Amino acid sequence: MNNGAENGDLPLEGEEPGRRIGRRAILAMLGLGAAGVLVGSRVQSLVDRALRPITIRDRTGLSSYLPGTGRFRIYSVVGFSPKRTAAEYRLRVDGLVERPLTFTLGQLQSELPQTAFTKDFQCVTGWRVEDVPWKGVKLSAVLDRAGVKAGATHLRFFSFDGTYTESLTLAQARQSDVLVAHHMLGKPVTREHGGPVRLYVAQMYGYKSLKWLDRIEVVDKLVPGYWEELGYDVDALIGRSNGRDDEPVR
Ligand SMILES: Nc1nc2c(c(=O)[nH]1)N[C@H]1C(S)=C(S)[C@@H](COP(=O)(O)O)O[C@H]1N2
Ligand SMILES: [Mo]
Repeated sequence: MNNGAENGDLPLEGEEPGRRIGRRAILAMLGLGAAGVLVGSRVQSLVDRALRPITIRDRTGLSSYLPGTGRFRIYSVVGFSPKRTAAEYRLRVDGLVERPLTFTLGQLQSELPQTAFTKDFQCVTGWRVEDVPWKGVKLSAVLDRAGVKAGATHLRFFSFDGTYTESLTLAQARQSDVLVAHHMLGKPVTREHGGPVRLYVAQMYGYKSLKWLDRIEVVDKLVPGYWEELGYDVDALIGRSNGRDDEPVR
């Protein structure tokens, strides 16, 4: 549960500024939202906005029975889910590395040790999904395979949506619960959730868990990610950033 702290005048995640939502979209939201069907980011953000005041004031826990709470919202800052098939998929690792690498999905699943665990997912706007099964490769294993050069300090992550980016320090990236995930919720990461491969950064707010992972660049300075440029904390520890006091993920 959150403490009711608002993010000041930060743009609300999932919202596309300046776009009006028509009556048809609202009607679609009511129907689709209730049925639990995945909907576009514009419509989804409206659901979030409608539910947010309820979630913040709720001390009974009853709001978790409303549609849209206790389960994932689908976010995409570009307003759609880009598509890359399992066969097409490649992960590039480059920058300050001994061996720039390109992994196919098959290589990620067979040539590196596999890690699985069950942990919560917490978005900075307040929703949390408990006990999500994750499976993939530790980011540290990927970095070791490429060989990080001396002098490197940070990573940049790029999405094949062409817009979204994220950042981590190397120390953060090497935590054993930071995953290059190819499975989530007991099945291959779906297109909407950022498949074939997304990031999962357990200790940090959801915006660190970049979807549609395309490329990891090893660099020697901090380059803030998409939401960080818009005011969210670069150091995004759950319960210790963004003015929030959510329970840390264990
Ligand atoms: N490429 C990309 N990755 C992204 C986002 C996004 O809009 N685009 N949103 C982030 C935010 S704010 C959250 S909370 C999670 C949501 O993951 P989900 O869409 O699987 O629920 O994805 C994160 N990764
Ligand atoms: Mo988020």
